[in-house]
Amino acid sequence: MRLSQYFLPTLKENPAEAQVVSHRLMLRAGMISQTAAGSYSWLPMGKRVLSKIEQIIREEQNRVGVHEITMPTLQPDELWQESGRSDAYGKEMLRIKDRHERTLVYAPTAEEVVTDIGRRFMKSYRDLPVGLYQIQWKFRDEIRPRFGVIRGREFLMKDAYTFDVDFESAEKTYYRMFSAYQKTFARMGVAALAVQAETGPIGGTLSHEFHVLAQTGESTLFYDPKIDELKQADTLDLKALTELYAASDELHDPAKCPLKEEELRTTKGIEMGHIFYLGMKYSEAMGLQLQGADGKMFHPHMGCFGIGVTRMVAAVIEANHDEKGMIWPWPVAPFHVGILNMRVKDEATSQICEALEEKLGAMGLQTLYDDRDERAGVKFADMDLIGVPYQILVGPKNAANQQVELKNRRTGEVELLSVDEAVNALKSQQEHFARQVFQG
Ligand code: 5CA
Repeated sequence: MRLSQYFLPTLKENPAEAQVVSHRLMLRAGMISQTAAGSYSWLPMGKRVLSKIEQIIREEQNRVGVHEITMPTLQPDELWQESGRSDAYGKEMLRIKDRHERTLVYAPTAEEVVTDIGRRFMKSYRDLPVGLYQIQWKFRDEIRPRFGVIRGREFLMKDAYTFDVDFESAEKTYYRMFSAYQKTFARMGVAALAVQAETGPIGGTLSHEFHVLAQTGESTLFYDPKIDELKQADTLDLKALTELYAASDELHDPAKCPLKEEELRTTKGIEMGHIFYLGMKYSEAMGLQLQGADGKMFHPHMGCFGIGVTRMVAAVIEANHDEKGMIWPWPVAPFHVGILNMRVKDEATSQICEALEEKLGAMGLQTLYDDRDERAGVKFADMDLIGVPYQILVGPKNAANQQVELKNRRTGEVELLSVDEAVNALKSQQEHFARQVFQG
């Protein structure tokens, strides 16, 4: 991509309305534009990151074996009457009347619709276990939308729903999903902490929230230091992990906590995902029953598993930035490499930049080429703000020797390399992350 031709409306000043760093940086880098309270348009660079995050989530969900579907954003209120949740959801659920005066709700979640699909098509225990998921827009009429896309009204969610014959099988599904979540967040360059959670209006008994550790996070988390030890082991013992104490400030009760205050570790986090074992709450209420191996009818045990996809973009930034701007982890970076032409009027310099653009492109890397006739300071500041993981600086002096500077955005380290050496260094980065995708 050539910066001179791109739609990247960066801001010089810090937007006054942004209280948290991710919101500030997303606005400054022209990733999003607020259309209404809690509703954002995703501009080209923001959309690139959002799509990459979506794709990682999709790959890891497919690996669990749940199947992607798409359900409507507008759902008939009748289904919510059946589950008994229409009133329980209250004002957070947006209701709309169609021309026939029928009430539609803009989906805040989709347990009802998926249970309805189940009761239409699932007949016997042989159909289970099975799981369906979607990556779809949701609307919750939050009283106080805030922190940009962290708490929006319209937001993108990955929601998966699973059906099992009994608790034992549902528990296995739960832990398979739990482990997929750990992998999903790790691939995005964020360390996640799973904390025991309350189920709220979603219902069920077993539930965990996944928090991205970020100093600017919304919740305070308290946890057993043994969790850090477990996480350093080669293979993660999920059951042991979920049984160790970890709670958010809303749930943490010092009187009931099994650990002494001085033994607890605390950190700040943003909730990225939330998983629930639902039991038979929805299958019973909505009459989803299947024939069992013994010939008797039974209600399947369900689970639901959410990730805030749009919120995830902000969470990655909260966990990966410095005073100059964002620092994208390679797998979710809008571009892998920035090419900075330090003298666009110098032919040798421009030739090297264009050759690099072509070579890296042919390798499958995405480049952002700053070909603007701008001062060096402006180019450095913009590329640092955008946070592309590697920058190649091409100036006339080095270009004369077929040399470039390769800068690592995270460490700030700069190396003087030949053009080929720089390309090879980036190739090994690319291979490193490609291997990570296939590790179980
Ligand atoms: N039905 C379940 C999951 S399938 C469910 O709705 N769970 S949830 O309410 O916890 O939402 C799932 C995830 O969506 C949350 O973990 C959070 O990351 C994200 N989310 C929830 N509300 C918002 C919001 N207002 N803005 C942005 N993301 C949100």
